[in-house]
Amino acid sequence: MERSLIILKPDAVQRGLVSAILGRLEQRGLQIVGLKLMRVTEDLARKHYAEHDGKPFFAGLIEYITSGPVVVINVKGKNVIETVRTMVGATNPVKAAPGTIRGDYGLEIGRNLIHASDSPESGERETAIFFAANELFTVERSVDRWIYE
Ligand code: D4T
Repeated sequence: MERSLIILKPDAVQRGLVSAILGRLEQRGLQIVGLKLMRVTEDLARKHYAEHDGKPFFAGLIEYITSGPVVVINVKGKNVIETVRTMVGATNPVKAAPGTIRGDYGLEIGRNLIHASDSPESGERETAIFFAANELFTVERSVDRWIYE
């Protein structure tokens, strides 16, 4: 079982795209086990994007992610990392395929709407940064047998 930490960034919230994006995740059959609206502090942003510290776009990235409320989502299940990354599309929306979230709703890399963990390890690491243990749920889904073979 993998976990993906998904962030609907401030532009997604401001543009009223939360329900459309959440709907895509739900309709795909993914199980949402954590969900909240929050403001990312500068400390949290620096921790989350630590691998980009020092790069030319780092300051803009921190300013962007802290600029307004975000929706954070935790999804748990088989192969969720690859599944969600494929739904999200390429980092630069210009290169993101139509049908992906960035390819359908975005135009610029600095306003690419959504983050999703890129490996099972970062899924675990990022989940621990954004969610307390009591904010994550374990719920049996009877529908799973109609989604997974
Ligand atoms: P995130 O982490 O936001 O889901 O995006 P990706 O996983 O798809 O891409 P990333 O980690 O390589 O980049 C993080 C974040 O930085 C912004 N960015 C990136 C930017 O503004 N300019 C750039 O040149 C790059 C490479 C966009 C996403």
